Amino acid sequence: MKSGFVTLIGRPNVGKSTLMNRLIGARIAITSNKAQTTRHRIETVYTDERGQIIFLDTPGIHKAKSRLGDYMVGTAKDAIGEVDIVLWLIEPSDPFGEGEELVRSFLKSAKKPVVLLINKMDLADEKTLAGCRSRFEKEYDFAAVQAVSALTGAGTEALMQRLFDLLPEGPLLYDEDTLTDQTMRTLAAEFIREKALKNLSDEVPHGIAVEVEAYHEKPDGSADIEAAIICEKESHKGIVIGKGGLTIKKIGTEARQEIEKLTEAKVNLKLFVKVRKDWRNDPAFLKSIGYGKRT
Ligand SMILES: Nc1nc2c(ncn2[C@@H]2O[C@H](COP(=O)(O)OP(=O)(O)OP(=O)(O)O)[C@@H](O)[C@H]2O)c(=O)[nH]1
Ligand SMILES: [Mg+2]
Repeated sequence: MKSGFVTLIGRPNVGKSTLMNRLIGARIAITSNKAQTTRHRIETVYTDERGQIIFLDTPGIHKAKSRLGDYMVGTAKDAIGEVDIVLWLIEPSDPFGEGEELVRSFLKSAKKPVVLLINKMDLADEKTLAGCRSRFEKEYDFAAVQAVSALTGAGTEALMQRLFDLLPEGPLLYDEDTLTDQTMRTLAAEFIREKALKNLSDEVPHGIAVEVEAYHEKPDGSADIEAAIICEKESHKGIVIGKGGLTIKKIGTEARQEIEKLTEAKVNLKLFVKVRKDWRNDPAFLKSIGYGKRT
């Protein structure tokens, strides 16, 4: 039996959360086409007859410009120190630039096996993939290099086998039916944020936070949830609400459906909007919504 911890790291938007969801076969981490979607560490557990892998999804590594950014990058950095194997995700056309230097600087002192994953292989031809591989192999001594597609699933079976091969012998660390360390309250907040990211454009999404103010589970399994979408500026409030309340209604409907899929029960979701100026630099508020303490 094999068991151990594996983290996914890399620049924002390379597909870390999409890949983790694909590997465990469930939608736990939210994803979007906007950079800096993941803001905290998300643990998920995969178990089969070969053993158990605990995955750590992390925020994208970038040059932080706020206290929230510092927290996010610190979370990714810390995860590297806690695992048996690091998966460094990149996209096929990525150069080895400043962002990659930053990732490499975090890896250097960790002395962990690092697997380079060229994700989004569905978007590249063989020549591009080969070029990418040789570009990165010149810069770091990887334990392995592999191309995958989190979107289509190509290469993911081979990746799972490679991970089990690399992991040490060990017992199951969690019950075999454990899926994640995230509470339903946190998952609900995240699904609401995901739908806000999807339905809002420009500079609004980065300044959005979601706070679940009430989560009442009833004896029949259904739940009443009340949550606030927090934005940074008064002018953003109207954008979140939308003409005739249509945007917030759409966010609410889509989020409710995701929560219902996961809980397999009916959900009654009430959403409202609050403004909190410069919350991304307010340590007490960040802590109160779970972006405070790293481990
Ligand atoms: N074509 C293609 N798109 C992908 C693939 N994997 C992820 N994506 C898309 O890439 C975008 C970013 O995916 P995420 O999983 O949110 O990326 P992330 O690395 O977790 O991003 P952050 O949380 O911001 O660091 C989404 O629009 C995904 O649908 C892939 O293999 N192929
Ligand atoms: Mg992510």
